[in-house]
Amino acid sequence: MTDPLKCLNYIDGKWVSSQLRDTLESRNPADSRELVATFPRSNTRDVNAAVEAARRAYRSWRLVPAPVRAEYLQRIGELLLERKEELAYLMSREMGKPLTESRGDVQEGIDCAFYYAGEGRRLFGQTTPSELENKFAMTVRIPVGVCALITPWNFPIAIPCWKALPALVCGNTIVFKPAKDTPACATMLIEVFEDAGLPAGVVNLVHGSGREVGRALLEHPEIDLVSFTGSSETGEEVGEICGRTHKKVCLEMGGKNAQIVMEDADLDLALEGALWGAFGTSGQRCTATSRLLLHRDIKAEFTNKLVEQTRKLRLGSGIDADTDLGPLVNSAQLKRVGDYLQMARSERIKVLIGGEVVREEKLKNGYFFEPTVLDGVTPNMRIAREEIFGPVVCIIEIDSFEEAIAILNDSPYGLSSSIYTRDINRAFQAIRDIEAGITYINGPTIGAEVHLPFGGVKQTGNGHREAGSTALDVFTEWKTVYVDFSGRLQRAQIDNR
Ligand code: UN1
Repeated sequence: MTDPLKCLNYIDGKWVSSQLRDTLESRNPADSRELVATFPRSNTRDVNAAVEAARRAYRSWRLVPAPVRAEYLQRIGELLLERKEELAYLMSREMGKPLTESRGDVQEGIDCAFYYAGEGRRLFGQTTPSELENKFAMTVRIPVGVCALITPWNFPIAIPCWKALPALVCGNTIVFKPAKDTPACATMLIEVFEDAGLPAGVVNLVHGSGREVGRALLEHPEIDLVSFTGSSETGEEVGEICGRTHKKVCLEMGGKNAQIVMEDADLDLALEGALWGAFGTSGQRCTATSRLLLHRDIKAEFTNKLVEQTRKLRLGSGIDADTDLGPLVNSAQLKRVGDYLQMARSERIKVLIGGEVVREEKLKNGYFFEPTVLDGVTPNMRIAREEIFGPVVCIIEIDSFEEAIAILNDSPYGLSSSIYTRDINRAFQAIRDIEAGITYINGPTIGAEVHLPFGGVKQTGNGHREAGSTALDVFTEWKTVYVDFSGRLQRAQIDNR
């Protein structure tokens, strides 16, 4: 066992304890006896210090040319690459997912760093003719200011990178509040930012709870923007407070993603996709496949194979090479998934496999839940409508393509979606008719790439997209510029009519 790490806050370029001098613990979810790290319990006073530092640093950071800011990102990417293995190992210990997936998470951060480093030499605006003579019109992007980044534990490197790196290249400064379940990953990420040589105050880290730290950030008048990824319940609160305090806010919340399998699909391919989509990261992705809409002609065959394959999945610690499925992140998540199963049983669904907390001796100190396949689910059941965030997939039978699309769309959420079919016409109809931010054709609902927009419609988000060039619209404001070189007053809409 490795000695527990002692994480600290990072404020104004210095590693500091919290004002309360109280600490919290981060434990390995595969074996909760193992202490991974201790970290500060912070409150409003720490937030105030971090925001003050970020505000001060903003004055000069916004004036650093974007291509120069991008050089720091380039360095961050290189350092993440050097430390990829170390970070992935820590991640698997701290939040439980298998090492292969943790490496993917770090890689997503690396991709992000190099992508947004390139943005330093783009950050394009528009030029367009004016309706008046001797007048020039253009738009430029300007930074928003001090950004609060509030991130979840399921992608402890990738998601903070999705937010921090575009924010930085655009000229903003940051106060980062990571999830309480992954403070060590967050700390190591900020060490990388520090080693890349970012000036003091440009990035600040404040550990602690949503109640104490998150709330203080949302209420702080000197925070200009909040970028949040997490549950819908918390996101609603974040949106409300930001509405009242006039902050720009980007919310990335729940999903209830479905994969459609039509009767003409390549069934083996669809099966592989379903297994990865439903049980990757133990279902703890906002893009996880939570509903399988199976055409009645292939349902029996597909379901049998799915159960057979699910039985072969090996549960264990994320750092063991032969683990397919790690634990859930904490006891609260384990209870939540168990409660959903209990509720589903009372609605008389059929548990085809799984459905229980794992009692096996060697896993009993971790938060393991069996990969679970439910049949007999109807679209109006709570289990078919609410986000579970665990290794549970519901099978719903469909009779036609039209019915599949209607059921897929009958959800308060609209993040990711998938259809397996060999019919090109249906594939394009699905692209047109599915109400979601992301649609995969012949691929699972998970696996978004960093240079494309990420986000959803309906209650999944609030109209923004992260990643890709769309993140720049979150982290900049447009300024429209008119330059009149006529030397006289020219009145638009009037003098040219
Ligand atoms: C999330 O679950 O919040 O597409 C993000 C995917 C990952 C990102 C998931 N690249 O599943």
